[in-house]
Parts: sequence; structure tokens; C-alpha cells
Amino acid sequence: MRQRYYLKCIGCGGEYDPERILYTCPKCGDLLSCEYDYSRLPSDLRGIWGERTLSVWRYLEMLPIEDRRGEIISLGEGGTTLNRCRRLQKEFGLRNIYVKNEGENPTGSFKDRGMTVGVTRALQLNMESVICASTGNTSASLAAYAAKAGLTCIVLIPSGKVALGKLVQAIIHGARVIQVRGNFDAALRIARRLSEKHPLYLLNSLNPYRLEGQKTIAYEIVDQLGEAPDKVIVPVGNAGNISAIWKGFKELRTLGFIDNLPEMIGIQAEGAAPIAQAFRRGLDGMRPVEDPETVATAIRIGAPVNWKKAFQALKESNGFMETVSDDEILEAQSLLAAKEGLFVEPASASSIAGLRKLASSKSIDKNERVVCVVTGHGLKDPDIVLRQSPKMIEVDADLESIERIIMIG
Ligand code: AN7
Repeated sequence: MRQRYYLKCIGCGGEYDPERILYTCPKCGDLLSCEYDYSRLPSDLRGIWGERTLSVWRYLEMLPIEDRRGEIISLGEGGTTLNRCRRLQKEFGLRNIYVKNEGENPTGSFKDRGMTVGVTRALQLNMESVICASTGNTSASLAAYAAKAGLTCIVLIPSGKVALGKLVQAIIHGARVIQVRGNFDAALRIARRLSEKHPLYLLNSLNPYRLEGQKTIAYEIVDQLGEAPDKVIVPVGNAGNISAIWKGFKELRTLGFIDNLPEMIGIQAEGAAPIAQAFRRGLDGMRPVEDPETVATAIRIGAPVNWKKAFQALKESNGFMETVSDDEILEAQSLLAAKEGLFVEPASASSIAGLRKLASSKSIDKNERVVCVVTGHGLKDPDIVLRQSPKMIEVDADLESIERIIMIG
């Protein structure tokens, strides 16, 4: 009998035992996806899930982990708020806008959804060390989950290009932080090589187990809305998340939880937009951007490893890509904070900047139900806010001078 889940190559269709440590297809080198034998699911999935709180592990039966000995490494990930954004709607002339705030996760980004699964997997494989390359959030998240699991954590980061808050997280959780003179793409190439040569479990989004955790964003959105939205807007870097979310929606349709699927819309920063450029060319292949640059350092990625999965998501969902400038990203960040009380990091604000652009070009109908995924907390990158804001007022400690300032406004 087939196992409950197995690994499948998205290229040649080869199927593999999930107990093997594989990141790509051993036959053709393409990406792997985790698939399930639906005939082995309990019949009352809806009832079982309904009794658990909203979180990644609510969906255990559709995750590639057996919780045999209560060994799941969890910090309480998922269960993030889906905010209805009425003031933003008004600003953009739209009527049905929601923001899924992934900054509420334990280390402040959506990466935690993947790491709870990926690090539990590392433990069950008896690995002692984990490794990733990162623009910041992956390293912060992996460092925290590795700490909880008692694993050694090695992170490779592009030198000088990781936001302060993320760097501090990796350090305090005890990761071995190695700054690489080069960009994220170069760091990831080395991390992959290291994981092939040494017993280091790779937890970048090539790892299909990690993506399984991230697909729960889609599961939660459906639980929170009662159905799938019309469009989902996601910031895109390495393109793992947009692929994972799309997989989640497709599975929910197969399970009979939803009838319709959303269009997936990916947003990239203008200076780091290889997938958006490929989309304009008709998805004829991916040409890497040699020197990606953007204020949104989280998505400063020129050679996204999951591009094939992202292409599939765009094609199958009838979705599309859009780019936004650094100025548009920073404006959207301020706007979301000022209008909705949500403080997100620049990469996350790219989905809001994308929403604004698509609303003004009428690519979104005003009645459509749109969910923007904001991926990381604003406190991750405090410098960028201070750099933008006017100098703060300082006065003597007396009533009149403060009154004067308040009255002037
Ligand atoms: C806030 O931490 O790649 O398209 O190494 O931190 O799945 O790569 C971060 C990515 C969006 C893009 N928003 O997600 C890393 C890293 C935030 C992010 C993305 C990232 P993917």
C-alpha cells in the first residue's frame, strides 16, 4: 500500500519514498512536491479540523509529519488575523479587501509555518544540524526553531543586506551566522552544495516539507472567509510561498472544501523581478537578474529556485505578475500603518503597493474579494522607517512650549 504521503517530481513525475532526504529529483533534477493519498484521509476531516484552533497544525492530516511521540517542534505558528481593511478599501476605491497578517507569527514572518514542519522533519530524520541561506526571515525563523529542537543552526546571509531585526534574531537564538560577500543567490548555491557534501539538513524553500507548512496560509484563508477569495496577492522572492499557497487552494478543492480557486497575483520589486519579466515574455523560461536591488531586502533575489512552481501557479490560476518601485513600496508601507494599524516590512508592503497599482489600472474590479498576504512584521527593519521620517521634535520640559506645538498641529 502506498504511504500516506510521498514525494513527486514536478518535471518527470517520478515518485519517491518520503523517508529519503531529497531536495530535488534524483533522476531529472527538477523540483519535488509532497503529495497525499487522499483515500487514506479520515472521512470527517472537516469535523476533526473544526475542533482544533486555527493554526498550522489544525491541518495535521494534510501535512507530511506523523506525530507519533508528540515530537512536533512548535512555537504557536499560524492562526494569523485576516483583517478586513475598510479604510484602505476607501483609499483605493475597492470594496472587499483583506490583509492576512503573517507578522503575527512567533518570529514575525510566514517562514515559521514552514519551519515548524521542516525542523520537526529534521529531528525525525535524526539530523543534528540545519542550514539555510537567507535574506533574513528564513534565518531568524530557522534559528528559533533549531534552538527549540536543540539543533545546530548555520545561516548564510548576504553581507550588509539583512535588516537589523532579523540579524539580531538569528544571533540571539544562537545560530552560527556567516556573512557571505555576495548576494542571496550566491549564498543559496553554497548552502545547497554544503547540504550535499555534509550532514546538514537544508531548510530553504527547495525543501518540499517546508512548503507544506506554508500552504496552510490558503487553508486558513478559506477557514476565515468560508470560501476562496477571487484574488490573492503575494510578494515574491524565491517564489516558494506563492507556489505553496496555490497548492493549498488546489488541495482544498480536491477535498471538496471549496468550488472556486482564486487567481494568484505575484508582486516583485522592479529591481528584482525575474519572474515578472518572464511573465511579460509569456513565461518562456526564467532569466536570472544578475544584480538584484531593492529597498525590500527580503525579496532581493535574482534567481528564484521555485520559478517552475510559480509559473505553474500563474498558469493554472489564470494569475499574473506585477512590479512595484521602491517608492511605491515605502508609500504602501506608510499607508497600511497609518490607515489600518498594520506595520509590515517593505517586502510585505509590496503586496499592498501591487494592490494599489492594480486598482488604479482597473485590473481589479471593485467588488472582487481580494486577500493581500503581508509576510513579515515591520519591526524587522526599523532603520528603513527612521530613514524616511522627518526629524523628531525635541522641547524643554514645560507645558507652554508643548502646548504651542500641539496647537499648531
Ligand atoms: C517578508 O528569508 O527568501 O517568494 O531568505 O522574508 O517564498 O521567497 C525571504 C522571503 C516575502 C518572499 N516576504 O517569499 C529569506 C527569504 C518576506 C520574506 C518573501 C520573503 P518567497
